[in-house]
Amino acid sequence: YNTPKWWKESVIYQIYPSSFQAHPGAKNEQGVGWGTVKGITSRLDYLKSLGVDIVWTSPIYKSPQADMGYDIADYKDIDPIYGSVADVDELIAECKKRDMRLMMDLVVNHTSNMHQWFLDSRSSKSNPKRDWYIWKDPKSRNEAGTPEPPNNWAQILGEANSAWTYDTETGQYYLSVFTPDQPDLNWENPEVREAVWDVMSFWLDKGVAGFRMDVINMISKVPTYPEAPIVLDPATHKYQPGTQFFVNGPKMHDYMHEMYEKVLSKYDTITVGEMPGVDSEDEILRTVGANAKELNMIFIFALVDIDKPNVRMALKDWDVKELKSIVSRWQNVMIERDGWNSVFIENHDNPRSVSRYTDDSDEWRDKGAKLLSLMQTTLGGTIFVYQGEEIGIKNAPMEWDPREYKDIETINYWNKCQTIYKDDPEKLKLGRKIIQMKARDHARTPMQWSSAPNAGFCDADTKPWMRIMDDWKTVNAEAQVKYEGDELSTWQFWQRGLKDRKEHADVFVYGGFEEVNKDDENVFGYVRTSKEGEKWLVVLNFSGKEQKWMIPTKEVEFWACSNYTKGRADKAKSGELVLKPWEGALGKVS
Ligand code: TEU
Repeated sequence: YNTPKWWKESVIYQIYPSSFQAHPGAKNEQGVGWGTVKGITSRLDYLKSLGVDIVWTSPIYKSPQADMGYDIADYKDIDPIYGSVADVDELIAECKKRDMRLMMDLVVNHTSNMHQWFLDSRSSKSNPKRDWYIWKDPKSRNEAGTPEPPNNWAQILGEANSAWTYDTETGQYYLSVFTPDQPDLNWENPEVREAVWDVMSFWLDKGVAGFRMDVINMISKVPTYPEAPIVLDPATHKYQPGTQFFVNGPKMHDYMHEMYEKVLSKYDTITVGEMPGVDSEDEILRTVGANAKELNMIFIFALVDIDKPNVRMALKDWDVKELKSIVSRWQNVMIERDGWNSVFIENHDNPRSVSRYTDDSDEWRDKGAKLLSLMQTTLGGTIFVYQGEEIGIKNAPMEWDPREYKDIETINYWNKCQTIYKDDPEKLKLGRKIIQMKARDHARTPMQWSSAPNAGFCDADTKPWMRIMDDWKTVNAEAQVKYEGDELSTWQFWQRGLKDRKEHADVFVYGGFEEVNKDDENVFGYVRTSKEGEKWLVVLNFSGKEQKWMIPTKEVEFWACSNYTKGRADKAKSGELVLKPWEGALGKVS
């Protein structure tokens, strides 16, 4: 577990390319401001000074952008709105100069419906690429001759719709579990797998550090395509979640092993699998165990799904004890069973963490963001920071017109609400609230760089593709980097935390984990211990009230408190610790 590896100690920063930085003069065909590869390159010094080693970009490949690039039309080309392959070569070279690396997003569960492979596949039943996708006859036809999909699975990004899309050309359905624009590849076909290995080698040969693999646990489907059980109200939902039949499916580990044999074993890579919907420790260890020969690590969604019932656009209550037990569980599992964790709390599919887990009001936002930074920078595993998290960007407010949201998932959801709840204003209001709390777009508003027009995201005379948060004049990277006050800005706090983490990697990256004062309902406390026995205590007040907490160790020399101090913190050394609202403290145990 604690064998040193570069990919364990690296700090990864996720870029959402459309919203990160448009280079001067950049606009897309509609004349709107859209982030570019050149824009990313221009911000490498900023990332380096924050403490970033690896830049992971969400997809920048050629794509109709039906799902913001998670619908790829050409794996070996870059979408013109982002730039060119030459721009990526330049980005790789500029990273290298700074001792940084680039990590790409690999989206191979499905392609775009505009990918040449799919255009060929749909052209006729006898086309050699027919079997590259999953085609099935209609289950039945009603009296009018209207076809019914092969089973009742719902689409993931629009649960009112079927996961199957009918194609009149050949009278068959194709599987498209996310949206009709994203047909699923048929991984049973060895030619498909070869084509994927080829794409991976293409980018690895260019010098990319590795891949984040989109829904890589959905590539194997139960071949009988069974009906899904009814879990959503059948009065309003004709289709039901079918995920259990394609999450960690029967051949997934075979495919992952093949990927390892054919590609990954030949390079020194960093790999992280996006694996929603898996909770089984045995299953997860088969992928991330030290000798698993699959992936370095995966994203486990337990923490970001803490408020998710059975579908994404819905609410569920949660409390601090649950948060504590989720974090502690996975810290311990990976240590005990020789696996590896990824540490993250935000990504492009989730609302902002400061809004979700703390209090994003003007009074507490900055404290909440630092509390979450302190937690993440002191947990074991490879750490991922999401664009804007380092300055505490929060969710878009309720006042925004739902039409400001651009994501296909939100659009589908809001359309559904307006249809099925049109006579029920209370339910409609709840739908709007769910958008404010859960929409993926909260993570996709343009980066707030400075107080310049358009927050420095794109040219002053260009309208950004998505609305920038209204607070950009005061909440922006430039102000936080330069900030000089009694306490650190959120950005400076992240910078210091990442530096401390690196300097004490034996404790924070590789060390043991022990939760303390487990029963406390508001405060999360844990001790991290290096192999040599160096111990650090972390205490996090996840509440808006002052909390008293008994220090369980002898003496602690406090280093950092997320609430107010700049230098070493002056807290109790032993006995009772008083934590301000949303305050966290970190100290070395003597
Ligand atoms: O997301 C997969 C997905 O299903 C997520 O919505 C997941 O359920 C959620 O993050 C768990 O909290 C990936 C991409 O990240 C997403 O942007 C794409 O839309 C999707 O795959 C399809 O490619």
